[in-house]
This record gives sequence, structure tokens and C-alpha cells, in this order.
Amino acid sequence: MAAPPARARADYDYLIKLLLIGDSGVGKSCLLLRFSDGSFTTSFITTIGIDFKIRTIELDGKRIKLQIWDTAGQERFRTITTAYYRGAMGILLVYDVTDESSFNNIRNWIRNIEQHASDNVNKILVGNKADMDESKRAVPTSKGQALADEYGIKFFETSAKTNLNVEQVFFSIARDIKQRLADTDTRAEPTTLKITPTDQAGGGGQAAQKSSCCGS
Ligand SMILES: Nc1nc2c(ncn2[C@@H]2O[C@H](COP(=O)(O)OP(=O)(O)OP(=O)(O)O)[C@@H](O)[C@H]2O)c(=O)[nH]1
Ligand SMILES: [Mg+2]
Repeated sequence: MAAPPARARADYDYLIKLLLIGDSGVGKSCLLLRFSDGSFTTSFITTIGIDFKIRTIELDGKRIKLQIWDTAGQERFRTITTAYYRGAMGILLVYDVTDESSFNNIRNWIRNIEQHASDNVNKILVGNKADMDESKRAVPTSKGQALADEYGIKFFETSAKTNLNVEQVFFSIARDIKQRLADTDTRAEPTTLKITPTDQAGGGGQAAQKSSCCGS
């Protein structure tokens, strides 16, 4: 008889949840569409609430399933969108290099992260629309880099239109998160195994109760 299909086996080694945030119109949805579908459109369809896409990538022989949440930049959706911060393992902070206020608002977006996201969430700064003519540019690359340095995070200038650095941004944050998860796994192991008799007697956990109830 043929073996049953291995449906129970996960089709990935790591599931990484990412979140895109930034002002309305900076190009969050276009970056995501470029990364997930390889497409781009010039028409602006503002995101209503929240949306997500999936793409599985391979890193160092591991399958990484990226679940990428795309938030609405518009203020009126803020209550809905901030509810999704908590589950994020990585956050892409996006501004538009031709729109200075979207860059100045990055500090406010970071404050939102500090309020609503997990403390150890990975962050990356993204200056999008780098394909636009230099005469339109409002934020020099050096300013973006300086802000990223101030927060100790990585920085890329991208273009969803020409596909400049789009793969690099997602792969970079995915690699950092995978590393963080792998480090946590390795550190967690010895602690799990290290239940000494002293711990059992003194602790308040299940193991301690069991040992006192069923001991000699
Ligand atoms: N030239 C250029 N235009 C872009 C780029 N990315 C996005 N756009 C344009 O910018 C507009 C807004 O893009 P969206 O991706 O919808 O913006 P958003 O950040 O998702 O906006 P909200 O959903 O309202 O928060 C669209 O007209 C896009 O075509 C880019 O890299 N280069
Ligand atoms: Mg959008």
C-alpha cells in the first residue's frame, strides 16, 4: 500500500511574521506586491485596514515562510493596525525619499512600535521610491542612514518600481530574525534539561509538586 501523504509535516522550518508600517502613499503595498508577486502598478489603491501575503524563501538550506502584513498608513485605521504589532517578529519602517514628512514621521512610527510591539522585534528602515528623479528627492541617503544608525537598525533605499533592493530588504530582516530564533532555541535547550533535584524540591512548578506528592 502506498504511504499516506505526509500532510502533517510543516512545509517550512521557520514561520516569520513581518509587518510593513509607514505613512500612506510611501509604497508599502507596492513593495509587498513586488516581493510576493513580482509586479508593480502606478495606480494608488490605498490599503483599507490590513492585508497580508505569503512568500517562502530559502536561507542557509532552511525554508522560511514569510507571512507579511501590510498595514494602512491612514490615521483612521490606527486602532486596527496597531493590534497587529504584537505578533510581528520584524517591522519594516517605510518612508518615501521624495516626501520629507514621511521621513520625519518615522520617529512617530518608532514610538508606536515601542508602545505596541514586542521588545525584541527586529526593525529595518526603508527609503522607497529611490528610482525617482534626483530633482524630486527630499531626503538624502545620508539622512536615512544617520537615522538608522541612531536607532541601531539596518537601512536600505528601495524602488518597488524598478525592484531595487526589494529582495535585499526582506532577506536581510528574515536572516536577522532567523538568527535570533536559532540563538533562542540553542539557549533554551540546556535550561529545559537542567531540572536538578534541588529545583524540584524548592520550586513551585508541576515537577516540584509531583516530587513532593510521590516521593518516599
Ligand atoms: N516611482 C515610484 N512610485 C512608487 C513606488 N512605490 C510605490 N509607488 C507609487 O506610490 C503610490 C502609493 O503606493 P502604495 O504602495 O499603494 O502606498 P502605501 O504605502 O501602501 O499606502 P497606504 O496603503 O495608503 O498606506 C502608488 O501610486 C504607487 O504606484 C516606487 O518605488 N517608485
Ligand atoms: Mg497600502
